[in-house]
Amino acid sequence: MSRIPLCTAVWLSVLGGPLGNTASAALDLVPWPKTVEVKGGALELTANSRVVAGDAALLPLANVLAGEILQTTGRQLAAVQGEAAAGDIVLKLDPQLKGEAYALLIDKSAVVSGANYAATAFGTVTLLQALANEGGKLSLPLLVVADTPDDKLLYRLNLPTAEEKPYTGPLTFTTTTTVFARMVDAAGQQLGEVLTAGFGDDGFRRNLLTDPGVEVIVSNTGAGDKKFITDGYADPNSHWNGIAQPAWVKVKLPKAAKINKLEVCCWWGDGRAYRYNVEVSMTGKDGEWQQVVDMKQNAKPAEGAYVHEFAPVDAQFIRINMFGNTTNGHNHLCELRAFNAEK
Ligand SMILES: [Ca+2]
Repeated sequence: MSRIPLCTAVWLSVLGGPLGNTASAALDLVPWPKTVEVKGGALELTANSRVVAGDAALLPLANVLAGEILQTTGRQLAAVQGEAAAGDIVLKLDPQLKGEAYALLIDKSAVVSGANYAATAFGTVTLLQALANEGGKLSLPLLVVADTPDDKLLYRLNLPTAEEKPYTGPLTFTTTTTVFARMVDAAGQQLGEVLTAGFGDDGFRRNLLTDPGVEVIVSNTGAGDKKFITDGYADPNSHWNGIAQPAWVKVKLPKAAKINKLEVCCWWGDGRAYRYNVEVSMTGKDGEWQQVVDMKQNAKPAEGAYVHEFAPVDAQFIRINMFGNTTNGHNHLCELRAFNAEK
């Protein structure tokens, strides 16, 4: 039985993965926005360019975008909140926009606007796709884009009797369930295949790491945001990325548990394999850690979660030490889950 959460499929289907280096200036936007006006010319991103959040609520998104730009181009832009200057990428909240609509205006700066975090995030995906990297020179074509993503994910449980519903958030199951999900466009036409995921009775154990009181400590600020490690969503585009060695994440549970399963979600999309090991401890003190997972030589490509099951072990601390991946030295972690051996 698969335990891949449905939310993984949502984000993968809607957003796609980060692009590789875009050597061509040709626009290749997927999905193509509702309106795109190409002005001619380009905005160059210089050493002074930043990702500026016009609102505190968008600072995490600014960090995510800076992380994605680093990942796809090797260029680190500062992510800050405050006043923007020419040459910056600017994220703004615009209450005039409705729902998931966003606007992207690239002129003397690149401004992405949406009514909320999610809408603005859609705009940043389009911006990333438009970003050109020619010999290390980063630029954005001068554009005016207005878009309203209207793909929807519909699901039904245990065909054929259940009613089809729009997916709006994580689903919880307490009985054996099969989920059928499909993406449709604004006209109701199905996009891609029907996704199927089965959730069987292995105890319906909760992920301990989304419990209140869980503390997450990271070795370095890196890129992205550590909050994504235990937010309950395995979205590869929202992650912490420990760039420098040592790169580790230490999680303290509010109380000790008997753990026998871990799921490690890094980043996936291009066949890369991540390398790490996981240790557990009752005290968190040096010399009192026990390795339960050894993936230091891993060659298996990341695709959703790496699932690790082992003999039950008492632990209050979990530490993942990360050693890069087969593509680069980055250490993305978009979700870490730990499961109690006991119901
Ligand atoms: Ca996450």
